Amino acid sequence: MIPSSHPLAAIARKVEAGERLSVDDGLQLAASHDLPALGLLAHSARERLHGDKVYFNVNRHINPTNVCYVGCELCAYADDPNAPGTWSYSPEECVEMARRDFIPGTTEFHMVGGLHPRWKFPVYIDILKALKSAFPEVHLKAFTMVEIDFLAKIGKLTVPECIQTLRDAGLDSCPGGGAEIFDETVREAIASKKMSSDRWLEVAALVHESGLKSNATMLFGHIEEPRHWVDHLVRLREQQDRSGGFQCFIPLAFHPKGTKFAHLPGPDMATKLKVIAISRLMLDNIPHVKAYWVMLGREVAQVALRFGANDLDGTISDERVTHAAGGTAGKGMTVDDIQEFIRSAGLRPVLRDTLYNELRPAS
Ligand code: V47
Repeated sequence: MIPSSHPLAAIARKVEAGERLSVDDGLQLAASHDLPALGLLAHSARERLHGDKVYFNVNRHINPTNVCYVGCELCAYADDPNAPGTWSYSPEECVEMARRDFIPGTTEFHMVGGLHPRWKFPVYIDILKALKSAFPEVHLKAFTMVEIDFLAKIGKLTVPECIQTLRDAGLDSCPGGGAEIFDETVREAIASKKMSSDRWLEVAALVHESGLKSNATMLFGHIEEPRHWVDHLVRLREQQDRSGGFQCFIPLAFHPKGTKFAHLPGPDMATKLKVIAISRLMLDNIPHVKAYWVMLGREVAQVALRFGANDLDGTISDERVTHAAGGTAGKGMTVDDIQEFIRSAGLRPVLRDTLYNELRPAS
């Protein structure tokens, strides 16, 4: 696959043998500019796991509020309660939003918001309950580790008690946001008041111990260096060895507009594809890597399917986090668009639910 004289030949042998890659291997991959070689290696790793399947789902994003007191430097989505353009929806309004343009066959609501300084714990519970009662068949993937930690605090509960209370109200799994970059120096610069990396991993472990699955993300393309990707991936891989509940890894391409880093250009295509490939190669114990089309951009997401990604996320309908920061990929895709998009990359679309049960054999 890769000639024996190639600088990545030793890594290629490990990938072929299914051996775990070391930190040094990760650093060597990150330093390589040989995109075709990185793509070949990562594609072979994804083929071993998933053949030619590309998973997608029919989902909808719901953001009950964009009010947040944390004020992360990387974020253009959230603001304080008095800022113009902020919203805080009641449980009934969340249900109303979920009903709007509801696509039949929707299996997931992806719900994240902000850490609202005035909302009390029961508000969040009421939102979950209202959505679950209106849509009992739809999986509620809600609240990042940052939100779970915050909810436990305002609910005066331990994190396991909080998770149990959320589950009783309808929570089915958790999305992967808020991980940002685990390196403490970079984290301090882009998300100075957010929970620490260790705490993010600790809360994820508690979610997994409770029996729920979650995802994990990495925000790249800002002030970090390639070594920080490798550090992040290895910390996640170690956590997965311990707690085992991460289903999917999602590299998030930084969008600078409206953030404290508006002067930066954001990651280019080579960086996006390299990060997808390294993620697939380093994370041998997390089954799925998502090419999140909203943040990568549709065209790069399609190529990413041949750089190690085997999942596209879904129809989404109403994306707000990326769009607040200048995203231009569109707010939603139809099922037909997604299937055509995957087929045109020479791969096989497979409709899934949030837990990766296959719902309809690909045609
Ligand atoms: O937590 C915030 C990131 C995340 C910006 O689990 C930004 O299936 C880029 O986590 N540029 C929310 N990224 C999105 C997220 C997610 C998305 C899709 C699927 C899943 C999943 C999770 O977006 C935040 C933060 O890390 N973010 N601001 C920005 N300017």
